[in-house]
Amino acid sequence: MSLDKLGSSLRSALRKIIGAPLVDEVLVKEVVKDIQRALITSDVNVKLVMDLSKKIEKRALEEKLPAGLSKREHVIKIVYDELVKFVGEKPSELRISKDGFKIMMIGIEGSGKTTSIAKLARFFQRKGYKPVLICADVHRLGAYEQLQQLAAQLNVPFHGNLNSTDAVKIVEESLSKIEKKNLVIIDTAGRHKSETELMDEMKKLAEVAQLNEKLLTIDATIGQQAGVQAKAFHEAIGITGVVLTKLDGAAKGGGALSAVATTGVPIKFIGVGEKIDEFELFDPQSFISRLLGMGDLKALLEKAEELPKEIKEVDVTKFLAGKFTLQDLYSQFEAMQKMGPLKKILQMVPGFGLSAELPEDFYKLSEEKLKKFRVILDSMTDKELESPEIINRSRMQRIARGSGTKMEDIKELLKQYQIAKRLFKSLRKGRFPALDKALRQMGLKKFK
Ligand SMILES: Nc1nc2c(ncn2[C@@H]2O[C@H](COP(=O)(O)OP(=O)(O)OP(=O)(O)O)[C@@H](O)[C@H]2O)c(=O)[nH]1
Ligand SMILES: [Mg+2]
Repeated sequence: MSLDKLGSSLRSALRKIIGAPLVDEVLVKEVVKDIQRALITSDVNVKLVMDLSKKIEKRALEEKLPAGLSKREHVIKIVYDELVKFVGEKPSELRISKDGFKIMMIGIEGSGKTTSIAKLARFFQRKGYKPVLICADVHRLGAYEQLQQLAAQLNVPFHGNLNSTDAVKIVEESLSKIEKKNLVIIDTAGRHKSETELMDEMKKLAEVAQLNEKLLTIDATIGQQAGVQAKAFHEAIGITGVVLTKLDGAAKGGGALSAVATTGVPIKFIGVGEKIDEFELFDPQSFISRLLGMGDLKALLEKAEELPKEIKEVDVTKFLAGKFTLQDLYSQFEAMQKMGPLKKILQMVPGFGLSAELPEDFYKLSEEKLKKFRVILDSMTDKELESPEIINRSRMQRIARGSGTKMEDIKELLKQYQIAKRLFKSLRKGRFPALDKALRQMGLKKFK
């Protein structure tokens, strides 16, 4: 995920709250200091950091404990709430209409306009829309061909004119050829003779195109300077949202996110890689949940929806309940594989990202290994499947012979089982009563 470094610093700060015997003033202050350090390292403006830490500290020390929450949970919730507000609070969805919708992408050179246009087109294609692309970048050599190629890859119509240097005219002519009910996305230039001329061209384009959205791409690697850019473009052109690109590997990403958020212009999408699918609608709550390893229940449930029914109901419940046999473990691994990389899924489970650092090979269950585990399980007796602790050396030898596998394979399977058991036990220690309750209410967690 993006902002790895910021995320892991924030998580280790929160882990102090989970691990401490007592959540008192000294601890709160220490954790707030850790959070300050993490944010400043990520280029968040110092004044913003100070305001935020004051708010967190005040609420953590003075607010009455809400019913049903432990002090621990309350402090974590405060940190979460304040960070969500910090990056924009509500998701600002892009509601597009099937009767025609026009988006123009604006931004300085190299900020990621053209790449983001391809990503946007793919994003809406998936939702059943039929995007059409227009190239209005008449200033950079190769801009036309770049967008044309992307359009061909996406299999969407493309308009432009290699022989013209009049961007306004190109847009007018292209629009006259495109059916009104389409979703039109316009690429523009990032370089011009001067900034004023660039802004003027954008204003004229916006006028003739009658846009629904003017999206500004900003490169997140510039950190808090992103706020300055958002403000300048907003004042000149009146943008409707920001696409924050290159958040993958942006050491200053925290600075970029928070600085844009303070301008009041909503961040609508984030780019998290060069590939066409490395693009997400920006939802502050989901984003901060994942960053803090608190679990993104909404995303988890959405993923679970995509699973075949039989697997979903039986397995996710058992998995999260921490009560399972070897047989269950296998089908859970299988289900988890269908849901996507295990690591990502586990990060979505509340409490998991924070309470457990899993050994890397726990995630790396290849298809091949799963097949091996399958034949091992097939060679076990019902009793062994129910109570794996009875599997001693001689049973292991018998199972290995029966399944044509090695002793090590069986040991590995048993080790995975033990790790999983331990983990789920740690989840059940009751340190997160409110989260446990939420999970149970959703039928995702059942205790005997
Ligand atoms: N890692 C990463 N790279 C990105 C992302 N978005 C864009 N890029 C890269 O940034 C570079 C510039 O992207 P473009 O889309 O060509 O930028 P542009 O704003 O259209 O540039 P001009 O047309 O020259 O003004 C390319 O190498 C992209 O692959 C992202 O989210 N992550
Ligand atoms: Mg471009």
